[in-house]
Amino acid sequence: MARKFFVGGNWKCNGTIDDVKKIVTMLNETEVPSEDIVEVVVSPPFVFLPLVKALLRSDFAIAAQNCWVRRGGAFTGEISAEMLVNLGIPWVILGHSERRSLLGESNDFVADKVGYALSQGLMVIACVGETLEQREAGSTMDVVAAQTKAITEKITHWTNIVLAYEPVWAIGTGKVATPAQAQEVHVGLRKWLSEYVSSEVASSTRIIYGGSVNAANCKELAAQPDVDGFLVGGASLKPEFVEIIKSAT
Ligand code: G2H
Repeated sequence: MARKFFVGGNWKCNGTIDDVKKIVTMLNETEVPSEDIVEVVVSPPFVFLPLVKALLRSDFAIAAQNCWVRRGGAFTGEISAEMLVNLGIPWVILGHSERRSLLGESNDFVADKVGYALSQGLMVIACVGETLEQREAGSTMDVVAAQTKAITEKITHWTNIVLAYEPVWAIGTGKVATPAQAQEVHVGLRKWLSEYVSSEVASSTRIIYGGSVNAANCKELAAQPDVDGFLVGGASLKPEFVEIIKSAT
């Protein structure tokens, strides 16, 4: 089954109303490959979701950057999956390494979030990735497999998940994984899915790469057979995001 190229723009905790309007105008005015070729999803901070939803072209979708682990209620400062559904936001990013490391989100907690978000009808960009220490210790595959296993145990289907491999040492550092490094882990994840979930899920699930992707390095990465797209941080705030979208062709 062909996997449609996927480009996510993770704006993280950046921007003002004016910045958001400028980025959206830039995206709205640009010519990109058709929806049949590439799926584009941008992820603004929570407070800008309604604004982006009102202004963004209809062939691009929107993701939240997080959501609460279960039904909303007395959880000060949290945003529930139900609220995102109510706002008409179809996607959510879960398990980003910044949340895992800065906010202490464990594999199980992330997996619970993925399970709950899916149960509410959201589509999930689920992030996995190893630290530099773990890579140097030779445990990259063990780490990403454990993160993926935790998710597998909390879900019943993979249809609405995009798996984002984001090596922590490549995030926001300018140190991108080489195409061969990315391909190696993506193949490893696909093999893991084939062995522990099913060959159908392994061949149909999109595995995207994130970590210092930019206009200069995206083409070579996109040419790798198991790299099905990108989750882009810093460069998604700039005009070069369009070049990254175009690497789908
Ligand atoms: C990885 C990525 C987006 P950046 O976090 O998720 O960010 O492209 O800035 O490394």
